[in-house]
Amino acid sequence: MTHRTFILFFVLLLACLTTNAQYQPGPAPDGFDRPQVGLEHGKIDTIHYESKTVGKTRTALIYTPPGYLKTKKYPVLYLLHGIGGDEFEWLRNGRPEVIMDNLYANKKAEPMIIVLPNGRAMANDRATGNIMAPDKVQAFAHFEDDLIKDLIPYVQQHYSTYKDREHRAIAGLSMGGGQSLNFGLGNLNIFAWIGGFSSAPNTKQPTELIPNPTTTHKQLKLLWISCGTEDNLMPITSRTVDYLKENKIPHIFLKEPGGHDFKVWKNDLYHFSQLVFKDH
Ligand code: FER
Repeated sequence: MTHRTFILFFVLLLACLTTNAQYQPGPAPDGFDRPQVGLEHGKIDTIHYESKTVGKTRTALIYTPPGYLKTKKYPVLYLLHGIGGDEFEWLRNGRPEVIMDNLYANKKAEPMIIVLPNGRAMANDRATGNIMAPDKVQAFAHFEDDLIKDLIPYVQQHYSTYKDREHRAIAGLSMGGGQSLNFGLGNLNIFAWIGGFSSAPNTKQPTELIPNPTTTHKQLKLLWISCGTEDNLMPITSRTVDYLKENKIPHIFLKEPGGHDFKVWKNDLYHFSQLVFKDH
């Protein structure tokens, strides 16, 4: 290799790496969230787990990918709902099973188990009455214990999963986005892949969220932050992203057209699910 070719090669390599670091996902292709005929489907189970945290049996939904085999091991994504939702919210409005079936038909995502929990950890976890009541909002924070001490162990006992941090992801929308950032960044020994979609005011202040940027940097596999440009909650996301930039913590920030709605969150899931559990 001549000196000039070497330099050219080096510059190209650098350009390639820089492009990767600035990876900016665009809108999902038409039909990504429409059921297609003639492809394999994943399966949705309803599970009931004993929650020592809440003192009750609680319900969650589990999507296993097409061709799920008990003889194989799978990574797990915990996907969380918003303040007006429950364990059915993603399924009703986000159709994650359709998005994932379509991605798998095109071999675009790692086969994974997706858990749809109820993130309001209290005896009555329905989204009824005043959903902004302090005890209900507090229950979203209390879910950290329910998730880590009760739900994750249940999932690992009853499904064929990997059990290390690098095979565990957490993401969610709005209140669930705040939960994902708080619980994920607060428990990097448990989660390596973290996504906050249109995160709500329950998101911790940046210095509390990431008190030690160097440690966080080392442990993170992916930190995804996204928000619609028309969303009133954008300041929460901007506050987090400013801190990430100041402290040079690698992340993907997607500012996308749209408001506080499922058009945005479906697009987020479409991208996030393709990024997790892969080497970049
Ligand atoms: C708030 C505004 C929005 C708030 C929560 C939300 C707890 C959550 C919105 C959602 O989950 O969609 O002030 O305070």
